[in-house]
Amino acid sequence: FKVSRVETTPFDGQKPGTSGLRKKVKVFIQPNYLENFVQSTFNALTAEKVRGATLVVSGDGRYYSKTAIQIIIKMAAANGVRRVWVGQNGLLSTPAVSAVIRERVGIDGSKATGAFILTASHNPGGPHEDFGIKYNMENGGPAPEGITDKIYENTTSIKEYLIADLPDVDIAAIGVTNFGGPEGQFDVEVFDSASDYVKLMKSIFDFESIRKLLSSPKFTFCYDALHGVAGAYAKRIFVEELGAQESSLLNCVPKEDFGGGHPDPNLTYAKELVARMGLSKSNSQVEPPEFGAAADGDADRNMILGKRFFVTPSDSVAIIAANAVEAIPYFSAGLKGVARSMPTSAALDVVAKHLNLKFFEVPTGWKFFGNLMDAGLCSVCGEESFGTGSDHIREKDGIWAVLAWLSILAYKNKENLNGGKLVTVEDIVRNHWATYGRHYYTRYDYENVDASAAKELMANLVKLQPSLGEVNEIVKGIRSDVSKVVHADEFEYKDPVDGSISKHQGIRYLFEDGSRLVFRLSGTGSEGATIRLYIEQYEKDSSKTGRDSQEALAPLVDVALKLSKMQEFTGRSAPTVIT
Ligand code: VG1
Ligand code: CO
Repeated sequence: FKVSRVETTPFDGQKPGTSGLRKKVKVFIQPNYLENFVQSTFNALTAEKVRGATLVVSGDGRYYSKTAIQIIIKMAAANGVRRVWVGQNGLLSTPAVSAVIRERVGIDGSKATGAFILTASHNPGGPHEDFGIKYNMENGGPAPEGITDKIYENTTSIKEYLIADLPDVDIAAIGVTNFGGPEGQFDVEVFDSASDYVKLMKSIFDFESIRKLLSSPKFTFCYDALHGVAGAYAKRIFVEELGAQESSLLNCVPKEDFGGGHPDPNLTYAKELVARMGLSKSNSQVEPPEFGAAADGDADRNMILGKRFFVTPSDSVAIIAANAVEAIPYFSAGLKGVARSMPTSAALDVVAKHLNLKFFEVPTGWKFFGNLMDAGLCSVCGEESFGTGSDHIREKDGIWAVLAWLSILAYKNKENLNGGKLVTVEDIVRNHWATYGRHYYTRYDYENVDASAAKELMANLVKLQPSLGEVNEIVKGIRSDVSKVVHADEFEYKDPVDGSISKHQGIRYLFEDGSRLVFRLSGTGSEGATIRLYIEQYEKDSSKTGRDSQEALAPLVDVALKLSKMQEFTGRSAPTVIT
């Protein structure tokens, strides 16, 4: 093949957010838009690292992925990459990409050094919706800020990109295609999307005990992939390996537009699953399954449900941490430590304290956990945004979380499957609260708010912070039944491994009784601004841990909305989504 240098000019706004560059498809399909970003990434990595490299290129299968994969293959060839690995049909979940980078050995003994992941995660897909791209490093985790800043800087001054005149590669058929270029050979290998990931899961969990649970008539199961890429793994793992009924899989055929839905596993968007689990207003007569779970578009998020019962993600990671050593073989030697993102509730902190584990609080976004894991400081971590994972890879992992819960259920029910009462998801959570106390938790999202109004709201909250006396006067004027603000700041994180500092990671108001209000602007949206408001309250008294959470949190919500002047700044009287 021949390589050409194509002249180009910069586009505004190619700054990677919390997890890569996410924009509307109509933005991405502009000539040179994707090319500029990919070349800027190669330049940020430096030619030395790119030449001879093996790169993974795949994603959640959303609209425009197939075109993007062909473009990236041609640019990789032109930049001296030695081989590109593509999941069949361009499908690889985000956790599977991380697993492939870390574990897969190519037919010629090669190992991958990085990946372009094509996804906008939980954002909708299709010609009028979102596309996204991010780069992951040799450890299998998202590029750190040092690299993403460099990529962005390059996009602002890019003058040309390199591309090879290769024909399109058939990515539907497994196999290797060879090409000869000016610098030697270039290969594209298409491989099965699930095998490496399934193998990794089998090395972590006791599949035999999960199989016994899933085949017991007492236990019923349901999994909703929301037409995301999790579908490519669900049948292999839950049905073929673990013996679940095929009818327990919902929306497990990956679609370019996620069937027109919003592939975000929460109580608002996973409607079908929520109804099946007996959690919607229009409950049917059919008895709901004992366990239900859903994934987002790229399968790194999870929602865990019991029969008529919702597990908050903050509780989920705490419960997994509390039970991991007994229930999951991978952790049998003990946990190295645990970590959560700042807005995630402190349920995990309480477990860490009880079990005397190292504990870390990091900014939002999975990239901050990677350093801790690489340094052997953290085994289990999670975020309130339906992300849970461990050091088996360097991304959060939706199917792993489901297998972790199934392992805990299998462990708690070892003696009960043949006789005795099933220990349910709800039992496990209520017992956890009785032991550790409960962190009532909710998040309010105001999506697609006017960007300057959102900025003003945040600036106003920062302006209030130096005078706690004034803040407490306002708070008392709103509600007399909430405790006192004892600390207010903007969260700043110093990475304990490399010493790097991340500032402005969310505005915090901390109360005397452990309650917290946190305000952040989203870094994953593609239009306008999204304000996230996180509300948390700790209840130690086990006679008071069974309340309805919106009711328990009502006073704090009131304070948050009035203190921030939410309606005044945004014009919104209610959030877009409550989780
Ligand atoms: C959101 C979540 C964050 C998560 C990120 C990526 O970011 O809040 O916890 O790590 O999405 O998840 P933000 O900046 O919009 O709050 V995914 O599944 O979109 O890769
Ligand atoms: Co995701």
